[in-house]
Amino acid sequence: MVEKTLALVKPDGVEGNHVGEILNDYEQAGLKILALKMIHVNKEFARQHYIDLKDKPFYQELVDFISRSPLVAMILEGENAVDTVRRVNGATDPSEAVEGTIRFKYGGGKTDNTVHGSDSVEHAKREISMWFPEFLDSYLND
Ligand code: IDP
Ligand code: MG
Repeated sequence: MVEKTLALVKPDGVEGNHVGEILNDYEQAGLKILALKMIHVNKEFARQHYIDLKDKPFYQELVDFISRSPLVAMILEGENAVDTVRRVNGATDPSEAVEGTIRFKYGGGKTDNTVHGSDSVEHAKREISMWFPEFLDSYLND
């Protein structure tokens, strides 16, 4: 299935100058970049993005991290894009990530793990509409 998903190069990835390498990793995996922007989100937006984790002990730390400096948000499209991005990203904890994955190469720790990828097609739709409200299939050309 051709799917769309949302990926983020989180603040640590931008601060470490890894944006170009990470975009290359996604393109080399066969994914198409459909939309791309750099954005410095505020804490309220960060809380909404991670609302499913609101009861976790690390929620506040995560919100502070994701809003600390600019990040790069993108819509990626391809066969099984949701799973492909998560495979290229690697395990949530960089110390458990497979060699060659983005989190293996650049991840600092469990919080600053460099990238985000939606975890399902349903969540991808929600996240794309949050991060790219201007991206509407109904009025954009293919
Ligand atoms: P995922 O990003 O691999 O889908 P999730 O469980 O959805 O992982 O967690 C979202 C984000 O929250 C992670 O990418 C990471 O930045 C942060 N996070 C997850 N687990 C922990 C933890 O145990 N301590 C600190 N931060 C965490
Ligand atoms: Mg997740």
